[in-house]
Amino acid sequence: MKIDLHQTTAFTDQKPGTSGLRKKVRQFQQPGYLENFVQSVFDTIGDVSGKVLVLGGDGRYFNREALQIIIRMAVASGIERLLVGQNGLLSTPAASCVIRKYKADGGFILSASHNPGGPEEDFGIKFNLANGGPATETFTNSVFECSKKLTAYRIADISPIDIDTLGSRQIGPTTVEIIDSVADYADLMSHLFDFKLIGSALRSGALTICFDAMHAVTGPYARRILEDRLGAPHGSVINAIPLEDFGGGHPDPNLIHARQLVEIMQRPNAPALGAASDGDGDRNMVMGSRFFVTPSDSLAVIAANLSLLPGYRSGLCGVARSMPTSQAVDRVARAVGIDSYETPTGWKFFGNLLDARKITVCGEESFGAGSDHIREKDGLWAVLFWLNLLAIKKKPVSDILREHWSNFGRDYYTRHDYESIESAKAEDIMAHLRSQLAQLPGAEFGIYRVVLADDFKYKDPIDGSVTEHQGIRVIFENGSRIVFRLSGTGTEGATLRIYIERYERRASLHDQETQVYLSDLIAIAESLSQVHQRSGMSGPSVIT
Ligand code: VG1
Ligand code: CO
Repeated sequence: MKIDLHQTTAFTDQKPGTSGLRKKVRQFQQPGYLENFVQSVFDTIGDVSGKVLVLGGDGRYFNREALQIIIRMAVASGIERLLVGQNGLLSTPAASCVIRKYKADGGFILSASHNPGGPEEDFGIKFNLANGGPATETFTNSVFECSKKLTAYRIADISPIDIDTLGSRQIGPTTVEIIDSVADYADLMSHLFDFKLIGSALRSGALTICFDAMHAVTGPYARRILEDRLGAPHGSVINAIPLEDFGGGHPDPNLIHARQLVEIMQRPNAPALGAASDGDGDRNMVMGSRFFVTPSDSLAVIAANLSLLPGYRSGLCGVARSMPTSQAVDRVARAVGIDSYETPTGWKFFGNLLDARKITVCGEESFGAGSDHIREKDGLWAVLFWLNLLAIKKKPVSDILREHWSNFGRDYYTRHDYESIESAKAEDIMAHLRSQLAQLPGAEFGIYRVVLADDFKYKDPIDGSVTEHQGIRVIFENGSRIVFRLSGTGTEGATLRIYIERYERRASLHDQETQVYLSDLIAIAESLSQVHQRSGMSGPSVIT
């Protein structure tokens, strides 16, 4: 076997964002682009010979080619064992599960998550560490530094490996094992949830579900777990075959992109639970019949009820949410008497807290929830939580939420995204906001009085690392908040996200329309940021 030390020119734009390196497919197809990044990861690890790595992706366009390149590079660098998901597929949570179960040293996940796929669309690569979680900022910063100086990468001259047939083969120093993409993950789920109870409710028809895999990676997982193992009728999982372009849509589980599911959930005979997941299977959207559960509320309901489930009977040690996520889960933590942590956006900030057993559950407003069972957010896990809860409570989703709100109060919440703004304009909006921070405390806007305005900074309580500029927060006396931040996952221009929330204790006011209830705060957010004038857009492109 010939190993080529291939001379290359460094790229200057390989800084990973909120979740890995995401670029247009075309950029990844440039000679050396993917190779340079992979070599920079290997160089950051140091000596990779003898290491065990996991490899898989969400099946999007360029997934298979990229996998073959990484396999050849792993062989060239002396990786001892490579665990590759069959057909090149591993959902993000399944990859995290496999890394932990087989005590691998890390893994590559090929995905741009909820971003569209296809030759003109997006590709991405994430590296996860031995705990199964996204690489820390310290690690990704040093990958970036390496990538800027890289002069060569190592690659083995071998023909493509069959990644579709299960089994193991020796290639030079490396054992390449093609593993079942679903089995280990499904097995883990069966230990966390009451499969017997859920199964009998689904089989008898007492409980019904429609799960929209959005032509993305969760199709095979949902079919195997929900239909084959738990006995939901065939067809309960829709759009179940992963497609390279996700059927031309955004595999983004929200009210706008999961349109087919939303339509099904509006029907008079809608199933009890509607759910969807994203490109790589780490996000979830949950709906009841004609009822949408905001991700922040879902997280709070999870925290309030998780200890009813088999895998969590010993209770929760703490919870965490990303800073822009609503404060609903904090109220549950306070009531139960456990700690709640506030982290920057992105799952990588939960890893240390989970490893140190400070938290059991964590989540983000962006349709992400998870627990200490792995180190990624987990779409199907959240769906199984809801199925299990419905099987126990035997009540509609809407009743569960109403009861939750009457116990804890309701945190009305919305996110307004202004997508594809020119980067300079987006920076200008953020600079304009920053310039007001010093004067804002004490300022009054109608009934709202500002008590705190800052640029969120996080000091990791475990390793002491500091992360700055994680979003502008404006917090009002009554606990309402407005948060502004720029997305770190886009591949074109910039996206401004405005997060708005207000707490309502009075049960008589728990049935308001969110956009109406929050309208005065939305107006304050628009005027503080001058988003319309400065972006040239008359309104948000997506509201969730
Ligand atoms: C977005 C979400 C963030 C999430 C990230 C990755 O990041 O806001 O909460 O962790 O996507 O999710 P940003 O920087 O664009 O706001 V995924 O499912 O795309 O891996
Ligand atoms: Co995702």
